[in-house]
Amino acid sequence: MNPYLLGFLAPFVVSLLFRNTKNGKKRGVRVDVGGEPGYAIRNYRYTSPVETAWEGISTLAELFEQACNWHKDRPSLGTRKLISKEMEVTKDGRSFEKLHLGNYEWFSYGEIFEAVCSFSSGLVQLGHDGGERVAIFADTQAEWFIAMQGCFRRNITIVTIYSSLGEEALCHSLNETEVTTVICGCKELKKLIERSGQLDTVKRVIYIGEDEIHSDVSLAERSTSWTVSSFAEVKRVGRENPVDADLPVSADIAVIMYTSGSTGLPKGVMMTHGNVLATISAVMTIVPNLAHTDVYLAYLPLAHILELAAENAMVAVGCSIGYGSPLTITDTSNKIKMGTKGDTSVLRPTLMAAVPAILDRVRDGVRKKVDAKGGLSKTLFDLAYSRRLLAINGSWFGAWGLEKILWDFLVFRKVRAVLGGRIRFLLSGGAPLSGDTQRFINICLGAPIGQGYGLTETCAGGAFSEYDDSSVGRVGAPLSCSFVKLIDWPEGGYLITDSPMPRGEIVIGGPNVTLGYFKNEEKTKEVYKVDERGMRWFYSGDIGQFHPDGCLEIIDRKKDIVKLQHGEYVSLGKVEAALIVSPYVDNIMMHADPFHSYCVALVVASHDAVEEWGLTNGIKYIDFTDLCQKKETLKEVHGSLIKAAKAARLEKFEMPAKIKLLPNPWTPESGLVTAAFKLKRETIRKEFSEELSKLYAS
Ligand SMILES: *[C@@H]1O[C@H](CO)[C@@H](O)[C@H](O)[C@H]1NC(C)=O
Ligand SMILES: *[C@@H]1O[C@H](CO)[C@@H](O)[C@H](O)[C@H]1NC(C)=O
Ligand SMILES: *[C@@H]1O[C@H](CO)[C@@H](O)[C@H](O)[C@H]1NC(C)=O
Ligand SMILES: CC(=O)N[C@H]1CO[C@H](CO)[C@@H](O)[C@@H]1O
Repeated sequence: MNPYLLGFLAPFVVSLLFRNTKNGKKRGVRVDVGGEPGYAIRNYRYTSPVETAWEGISTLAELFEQACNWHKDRPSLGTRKLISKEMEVTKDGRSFEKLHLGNYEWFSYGEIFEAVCSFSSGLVQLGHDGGERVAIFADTQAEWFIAMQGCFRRNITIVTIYSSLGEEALCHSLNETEVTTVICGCKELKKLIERSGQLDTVKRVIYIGEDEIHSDVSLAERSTSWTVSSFAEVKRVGRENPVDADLPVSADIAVIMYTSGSTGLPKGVMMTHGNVLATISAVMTIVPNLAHTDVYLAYLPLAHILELAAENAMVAVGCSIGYGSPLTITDTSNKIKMGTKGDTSVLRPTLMAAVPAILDRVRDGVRKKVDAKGGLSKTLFDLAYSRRLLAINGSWFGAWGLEKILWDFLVFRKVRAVLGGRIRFLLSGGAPLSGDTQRFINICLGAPIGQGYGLTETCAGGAFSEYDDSSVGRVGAPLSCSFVKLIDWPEGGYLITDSPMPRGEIVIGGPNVTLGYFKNEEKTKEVYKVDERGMRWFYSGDIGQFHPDGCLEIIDRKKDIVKLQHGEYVSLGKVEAALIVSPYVDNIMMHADPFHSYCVALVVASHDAVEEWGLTNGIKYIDFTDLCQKKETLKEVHGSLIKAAKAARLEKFEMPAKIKLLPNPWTPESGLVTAAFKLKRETIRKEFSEELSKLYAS
């Protein structure tokens, strides 16, 4: 049958069979709390914050041991076998490493438990004292997880550091926590050796990796006083000399997590076992029917609470965790050798976590492919997409039925295959996800996205949208482990008495709220408060509003609001979100200062869009940098920004009066955005201070 005909007929058939019902479920309800007056909401299912989902379990070490006992012979952690590694040289002389990876090799829960006990005993044999801290500075991999649990069994606090943090931040974190043992990967070992002069407290280094780093190991042995051992060696020594566990209690600190703050040096957030356990318990209620049959692809940094909590939750129910990396995720990923398979094709996961930047990339990739094909496939895709959009706009449940099956078979099956074809739920967190991307992923993958809002300081606890909530742009109701309260912020013009919805600064309370910043009492006192009823609250600095069904929407950020010369407040984040929709913009940072009456913007040009405009308009230029400096280009891009601003009904003073167009993208490696792709305003301001003052001068 002609697919077009099918496509046009199906909706009518289906609408007869199926009626869309609006989902009017109340997901959060008012709750009476102590502390500063505000508008507080709790999860509709729980009257007080949940501390643990498992009876008698109060630490991550106990939770892990219980899972290993329950699921002994099931596969737990899997890693792909490396078949070959080669360098590929492109035409312009740059070389890239390409990997040929094989199938996953699995360890059972029983084997993993043994590895954890061995590593834990090995640490003792190495001379690591219980009161000292261990830092884990490596990419996400099975050894990371084993090392973490190994430390927990000895009541050792782990210090985690983003691999992409700068070296100054690295030294600062290791020094501040007086770490004596560092567990690292190959790349990180090099960095450590370079900075060894500043790492006074480090005595031991345990590296994860193979022969290839022998030269670095011998260099470390020659140039430092460290004891350098391989991960395998520590495990072997521990297996031969087993030591009893020294288990922690709920209030002991499990992790000191260094987060890349938007300003200054990173701060170490102290998380107790109880904190993380509360978050994991909440995750259990978010993922529908989470069970040992699920397969989870792990590739986000474990130094991020989102991934750390997710992996511990997966293990708690006996899921299989397959490790991958952002550069090898799909068949077409950068590091995958042409013609071989990416992680998702081999693993075929049912669950994944992602940050919005990654989902945006998936969306753009699919769109590009469809556009490139053109013709019938594009028409069919567009038709299918618009039909599905209409169907799921009301309610997620209303979106099932015959028509879905049809479109999935005709169109979306191929898109789904990119991620292995079995994804049934996605967790997104770290930054707000655009409504457009959320819908795109919902439709193309046929899977709901649970969008979370939480901070390292609240152990990722906060709010989470439920799988059957089909609305966009919101982050759901408070998690079972948190209360969320809005309080007035009169200076910014946000009040809990605002209509139609109460608005204000978001304050999060509950057992998930962490102890505070390590060795930084002043900052801790500023943003953490304990109320008269003994509940801890964290002041997030984010501005939100509560919808009538008890779901939270993030609308602004306190410190990104600047008062202009004439007293108007400009919310930089709000303006950026409105302007980034311009096709010419890859990234944008608004800049305002109290000494001027107008704002300016640094705009990272979208390479493809700007070049295409240049070509079609016959602009003559030497290279892309030159094109970005042309008057005509600036005029075109600025015009497009103003159009976007008007569409979003921004005020005149909120629109950038002048812009600087930058040719190079902002990446976490450049240090201008965080690993979760949030702008690091201070760093960007410093980097482009000259450009900014020129914008104001001219
Ligand atoms: C765990 O270690 C911390 C820090 O060394 C210590 O204060 C605490 O008492 C230990 N917990 C137990 C149960 O021994
Ligand atoms: C490490 O900390 C000590 C004090 O605890 C300080 O004197 C030293 O300057 C710090 N070093 C670095 C590299 O931060
Ligand atoms: C989705 O529904 C909302 C109201 O429920 C409506 O305002 C919006 O235009 C709809 N969007 C689409 C694409 O149908
Ligand atoms: C682990 C932890 O911090 N637990 C605390 C959670 O919050 C309740 C009050 O809401 C405290 O009583 C717990 O001590």
